[in-house]
Amino acid sequence: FSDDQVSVIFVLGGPGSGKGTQCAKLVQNHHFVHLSAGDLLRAEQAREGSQYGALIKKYITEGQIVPQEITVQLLKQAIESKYKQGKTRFLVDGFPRKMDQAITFEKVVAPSKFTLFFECPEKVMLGRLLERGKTSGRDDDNIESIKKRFKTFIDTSMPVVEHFEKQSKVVRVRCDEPVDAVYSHVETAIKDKI
Ligand code: UP5
Ligand code: MG
Repeated sequence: FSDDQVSVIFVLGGPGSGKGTQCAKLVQNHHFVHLSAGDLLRAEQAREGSQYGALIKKYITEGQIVPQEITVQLLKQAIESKYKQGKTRFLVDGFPRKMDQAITFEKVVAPSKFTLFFECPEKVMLGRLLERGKTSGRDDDNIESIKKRFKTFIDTSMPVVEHFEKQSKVVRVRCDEPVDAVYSHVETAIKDKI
């Protein structure tokens, strides 16, 4: 896809920073299609007959990044199928979280318009994830996995944010405030860009 066919916004931020929550609000108000890479991977893991189920579960529990071939393919298929239904505006949530994914996606799927980046203190994210872990059933909402997710985020995913920062394509929003307050910062930050 070229950037006049589709508009892709990457949504990044640490585990529990509120990417999914804020994307849901953007969908209500701006009719984006929300594609969470993590949700696509969890669905593929649960799909009967998937050859990648066990591998995805292992990576997610370890807080590691699933090999890019799998994730890029899932996102590409999802975008192609929504595009056929006439959708052109996408929020790609929780991706790219490793440099190789960023380069491959922009080459084989579409260039990104900008990256919406949620800044959040680790303490706040930890509190949210432990609370959610009481009911989420996610394999990675436990203290051991959460620590690994934080480390991967700093070591592997922050370089992606820095890469887009060099291209002046990052919009930063603080997210250690109530959901609606964060959302109003999001609206202000992106209103001239969408
Ligand atoms: N909450 C949200 N906002 C709040 C606020 N302002 N005030 C108070 N509470 C707030 O929110 C998390 C929790 O906090 C919720 O309970 C929410 O109500 C509350 P959420 O919106 O879900 O945050 P989000 O940033 O989406 O957190 P998530 O846990 O989804 O982040 P991760 O980035 O860790 O998870 P993701 O699903 O993206 O990835 C999971 C794993 O998949 C990765 O660790 C990795 O192993 C794998 N993965 C890949 O390998 N490749 C990829 O490309 C993507 C994922
Ligand atoms: Mg999420």
